[in-house]
Amino acid sequence: MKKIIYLSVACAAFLFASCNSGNKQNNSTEDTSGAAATMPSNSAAANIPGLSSVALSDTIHLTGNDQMHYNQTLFKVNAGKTITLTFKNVGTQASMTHDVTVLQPGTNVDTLGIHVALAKSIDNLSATDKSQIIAHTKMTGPGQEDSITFTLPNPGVYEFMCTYPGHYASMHGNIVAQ
Ligand SMILES: [Cu+2]
Repeated sequence: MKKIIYLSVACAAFLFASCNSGNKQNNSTEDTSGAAATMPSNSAAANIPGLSSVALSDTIHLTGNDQMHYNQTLFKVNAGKTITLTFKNVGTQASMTHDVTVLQPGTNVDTLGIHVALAKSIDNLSATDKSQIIAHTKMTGPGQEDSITFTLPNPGVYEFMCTYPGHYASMHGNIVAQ
C-alpha cells in the first residue's frame, strides 16, 4: 500500500514538474518575441552595410533617372536638426516622374508602395498611410527639381522611396539619423 502512495506522489510530482517546465518554455518564447518587436529602431542602423563610410551631413542632394534609380541610397544626418533635401529628376522621358518620400521608422515600404499604386497618388492615401509619411518632394518631371526641409526627431533608420506607382521597388533608400 505504501509503495502505491509513493508511486502516485512521484507521478504527481513528475506531472507538476513537466507542466511547470512547459510553462517556462512558453514564457521564454514570448519574452524573446516581445523583445524583438520592441527593439529600438536605431539598432537597425548597425545592420546597414557601408554606413561607416557615409559622411554626416544635414544637406541631402539626390537625383533620379529614367532607369528608375536614385544616384545614392544611404545618407547619415543628425537627429533633431533641420534637414534640407534637394531632389532633381535628371531623366528625359516625359512619362518618367519621380519624388522622394521620407517615411517613419518601421514603415513597410512594400505595403505603402502597393497602396500608393492603388491610390494613384499619395494625396489619395488613407489617413493611416499618410501618418507614415514625414515629408515628401513634389512629383517632378524630367529636368525639374524640388527642395524640402524636415526634421527626423529621433535616432533611427528612416526609409525613403519614390511614390510614383511601381517605382518603389528600385527607388528606395535609407536616411540614418544619429
Ligand atoms: Cu520614380
